[in-house]
Amino acid sequence: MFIMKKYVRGIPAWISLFFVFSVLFWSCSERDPDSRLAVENGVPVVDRYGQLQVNGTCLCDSAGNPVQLRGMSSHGLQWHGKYANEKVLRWLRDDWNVQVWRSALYLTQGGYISHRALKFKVVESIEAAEKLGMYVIVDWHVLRDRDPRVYQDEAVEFFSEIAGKYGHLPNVIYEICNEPNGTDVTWNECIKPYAEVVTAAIREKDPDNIIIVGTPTWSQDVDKAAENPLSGSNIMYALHFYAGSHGKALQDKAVAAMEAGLPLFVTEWGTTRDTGDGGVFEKETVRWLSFLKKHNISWVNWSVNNKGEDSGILKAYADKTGEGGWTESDLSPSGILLRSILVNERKIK
Ligand code: DCB
Repeated sequence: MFIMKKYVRGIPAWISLFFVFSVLFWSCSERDPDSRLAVENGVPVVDRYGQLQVNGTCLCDSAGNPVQLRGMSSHGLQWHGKYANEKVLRWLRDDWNVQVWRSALYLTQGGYISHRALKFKVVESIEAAEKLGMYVIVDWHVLRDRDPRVYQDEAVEFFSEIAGKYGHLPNVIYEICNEPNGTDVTWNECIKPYAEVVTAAIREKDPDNIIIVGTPTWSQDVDKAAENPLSGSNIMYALHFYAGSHGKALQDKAVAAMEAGLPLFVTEWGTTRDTGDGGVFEKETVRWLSFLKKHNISWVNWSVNNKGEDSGILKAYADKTGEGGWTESDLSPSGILLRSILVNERKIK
């Protein structure tokens, strides 16, 4: 009897201690700012965050909480479009903790202008991302063509169609000109007028999904956009960097642009030099990612390919067919670094 009493009385104290500790543990891990998960307790990120919105300089979920999305970009769909499929996106979501996929539709260099069927790789990306509850960036990859007005009519037609078919989905993000470049391709004369036309075409079909606009000098001159931003809601501006080529000066420019009220999204960055090659700059990468974390800026890394360039996450000739299921021996040094950051093994402070 005595033993029984002690046992019964002992239980509540033991349980409550356990309860207190688990609540403490649980609330700490909830507050862990690195736990940005593609799937949390079985619920994919789009089902948790829903329709995104921009408040001030901040990307927010449907409830208005600031969010930082992290993910991977395809390489040019004309070269490495084999990875823009559901299997690979599922692998990136489940093994890499990727929340956002970017589908890079080049215009030149064998891209969309000469190969219209590449549109279906974008469609495949959107439909796979929808199924998997991931965000997807539809990237109109202005590059060699430099001035987005060169293919403005094609952009209007393309984005009207995509916005008409998929604009009702909460996971679609439009990036309307990857990297305008050339000293003659200015914000005020070239990029802003283009962006006004293309955003108007998108907004006719889709009133609210995020639209990201590229900035001059390969999406580095965010200061120029900050001086004369577009009107309208849910518009962000692209900031791109390559850790081996761009450093503090570009970060300072980004801070000034944010202070002027410009919302930024790093839709493309690499661990290498701005050629996509030249070695992996690990220290500089970590410095950049800390900066992005501090300012809660979302990012997408360049890129998923196996051509053997240093910015590609796969080794040369690994996964030739686009299956996913990669082991560490398939990954390049950049791939190993990226995965460890995305899965929060390597914490960014
Ligand atoms: C950007 C482009 C992207 C390009 C990467 C790396 O360009 F948005 O398309 O990707 O950065 O250069 C590269 C691939 C190569 C491929 C080549 C084809 O990695 O495999 O052969 O595209 O075009 C930038 C970014 C920054 C600067 C210059 C370029 N910059 N650029 O600051 O000078 O000239 O492509």
